[in-house]
Parts: sequence; structure tokens; C-alpha cells
Amino acid sequence: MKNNHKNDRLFCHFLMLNIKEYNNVYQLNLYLGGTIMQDTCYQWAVKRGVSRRDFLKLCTATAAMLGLEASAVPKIVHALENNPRFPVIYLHLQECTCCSESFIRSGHPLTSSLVLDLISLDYMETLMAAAGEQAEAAKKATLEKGEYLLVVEGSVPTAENGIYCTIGGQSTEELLKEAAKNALAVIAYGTCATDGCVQGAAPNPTNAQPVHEIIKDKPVIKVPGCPPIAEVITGTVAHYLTFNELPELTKEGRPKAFYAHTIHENCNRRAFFDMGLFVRDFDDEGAKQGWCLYMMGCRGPVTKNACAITGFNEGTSYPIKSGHPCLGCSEDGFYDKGGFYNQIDAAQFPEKKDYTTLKVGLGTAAGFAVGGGLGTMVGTAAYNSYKQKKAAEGNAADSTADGQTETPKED
Ligand code: SF4
Ligand code: SF3
Ligand code: F3S
Repeated sequence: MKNNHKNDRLFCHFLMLNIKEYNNVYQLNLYLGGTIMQDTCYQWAVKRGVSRRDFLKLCTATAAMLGLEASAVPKIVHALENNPRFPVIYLHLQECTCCSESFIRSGHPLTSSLVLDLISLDYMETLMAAAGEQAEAAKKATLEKGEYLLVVEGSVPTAENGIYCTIGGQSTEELLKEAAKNALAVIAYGTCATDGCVQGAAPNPTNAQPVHEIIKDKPVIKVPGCPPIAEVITGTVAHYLTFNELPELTKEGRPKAFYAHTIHENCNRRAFFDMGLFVRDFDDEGAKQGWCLYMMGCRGPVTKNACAITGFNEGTSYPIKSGHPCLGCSEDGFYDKGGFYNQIDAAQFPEKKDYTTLKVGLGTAAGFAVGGGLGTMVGTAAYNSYKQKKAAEGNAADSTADGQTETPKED
């Protein structure tokens, strides 16, 4: 796929003044006699007060985010200095807008800059200041011009000719096909778009379909999560601007830089899993100590996503760090996989070898290599010792002080 935007700073076909406000930043696009001056990513960043030093930091952060080597940084710098911001059309279909909430809060150091500096959000109902005919005109101009990135939030209800979700009299299926026609690629953003999410859960009354079931003639990049991590969009755009191609995808069609590893591999509670120290009740001492949530139903071991690395809300946290087990929201059919608080069977763990080779202290060294696991025994011993201590202190409130040895199920 070729990037023809490099020399494309002058475009558009009519006279229009279009003012957009994103996070208190105003973008003035002055359409004059068929042309528009469009800034490069760097020029736009400078206008917003970003220093050269911060711009270089931004490029370095982008390379790190994409898992690229340091040698990629000069290429990213060159691309962002010379290429105009990438046009993006963002559609809302059948969804709850949680993905947009995540998107507008992207803020991993410098990432809020990344979002605003790398892309030109030409159409997004929840963010654009323009409304009505002006908004539709901006969308139409971009659709006709082509070579934009289409981001889709939400599923496509197909039952009864799509009457369950229509916008401006058009079904979401029609809107999606129309917007995808001239797009370079489509990002299915959020589990609604990649798999149907809650609307697609059994019995799926609207026959909600994911984007890839509707659009078959364009690359559809899946960015699952309910909601997903916003940085994946900017990472994908930065990669395209720099290398003129889309980033490498996993076999499931997700950007490899974000979805190659399980949450469990990078979890901040992982050491407790390896030591066999588990929360068994949401208000027990283990919960207060931040122990592993495996026994509370955590699906981190079978969920591939970058939550534990990138985090949400400026990297502040993610579900497990906040004390709740991972629901597996980036995995297909996660609503239909049983109760969220049912302990998963360790036999389902995909990369089982990890649990016999990772060395995090004595517990893991022996780990699961010996059925049941010395690690778990050590952890259980520590847990029971803690219980006995509490019992000795006469803490009758701790109802789980039963000395029972609970271990993750192993096959
Ligand atoms: Fe983290 Fe969940 Fe794995 Fe425990 S089971 S280490 S909480 S991902
Ligand atoms: Fe959907 Fe799960 Fe994003 Fe919330 S409901 S829009 S994914
Ligand atoms: Fe979802 Fe689990 Fe991340 S619930 S947000 S994949 S920690």
C-alpha cells in the first residue's frame, strides 16, 4: 500500500472555514479556492508549543511503544517532520462509547501529544466541534479524497435490515461500507468492532457482527479491548507514516507490538502468583497486600493485551493494578465464557513453558515443574503462616483462616 500523502499538503475542493477543538486546542483549516494548507506533524506540534526536545522525546517514545530499535528513531523523526498529519475518520456504530472515552484520555507520557500531532481527526461525532451539514461536508471531503484511516467503534447490527442502529436514516452497515470504500485500512477499535462485545453476547438479539465480517476487501486491523488502549491507533499511524506500511500483525490480525503477550507475562502481581500468594476474598489481607487475583477469576493468563505495560489514563492503572481480576475483555466471546469470578483452569494457559522456566525466587524455580508446584507450596506455607499468626492474634474476622491449601489447577 502506498502513502501518497507525502506531497499532499494542498487539497480540498471548496471554500470552507472549519474550526475544530480538541482538548482546548483549536485547529483552523482554511479552505481557499480549492486548496488547504496542511501542517506536517512537526509543524503542528510546534504550533501547539511542543519544543524540539519534546518532539524528539515523542519520537523516541513512539519507537519504544512500537517495540522498535533505537535506530528507528531518526526515521520516525524524518517522517513526522515531513509528512502531514494523517487523516482519520472515526465512526460510531452500535456501542457504548467507552472506547472513545479511552481514546480521548490517551496520555501515556507524551501520548496525548501523539494523538493530536500525528492524526488529523477529520470526523468524529463525539469530539468535533462542527455539527450538522458542516460536519458531514468535512467527512464527505475526506471520503472523496481517499487514503485516510478509518477507525470504527462498535458492531454492526444486521438483524431486520439493520433497524436496531441507524444514523441519519442510514443503517450502520451502509455507513460502514461507504466509509471503508476509499480507506487505506480500517481499524476495528474495541471489542464491539472486533467481536461484537456485549451486544454480540448470546443470544445476540441484533445479530451484531464485527467489522471484518462486513468489510472483506480492505485490511482490517483488530484493536480489541473493552475499552482498548488508545496508543495503538497512534502507534499504527506512526508506523505507517514512517515505514509506508502497516505494522506487523499477530495471526489474529492485531498489532504485534501490543498484543503479542499475555497480561500475565507482565502483570505487576506476577511475583505473588509465582509464590502462590493469592487473594481469596476481595476484602481479605491478600487483597490489601496486592496478591495475585488468579483465584478471583483473573483471566490475565489467557488474555493478550498491553494493559500491564501501557496502562490507561496516562499509564496510571489497569484493572488488575486497581484490584480487580482481568475479565479477558480483549478476547473473542469474553462475555460468553462463564462467570467473571470463576477460577480458570491453569491447563488453559497457552504458553505453559513459561511457568516452568521463569525464575522469580525459590517458588518459581521449582514452580509448576513439580505437579502442584513447590512455588505454590512455599506460597501456601507463607499464607498459612500468616493465617496462624492472625489466628493467634485472635483476629476472628478473617473467615478464611482455615489452613486449607489451595493451588492453581494444573493438568
Ligand atoms: Fe496477574 Fe492475574 Fe496472572 Fe495473577 S493471574 S499474576 S493477577 S495476570
Ligand atoms: Fe464496546 Fe465493549 Fe468499546 Fe464500549 S461495549 S464501545 S468495546
Ligand atoms: Fe481488559 Fe483485562 Fe486489560 S479486562 S482492560 S484485558 S486487564
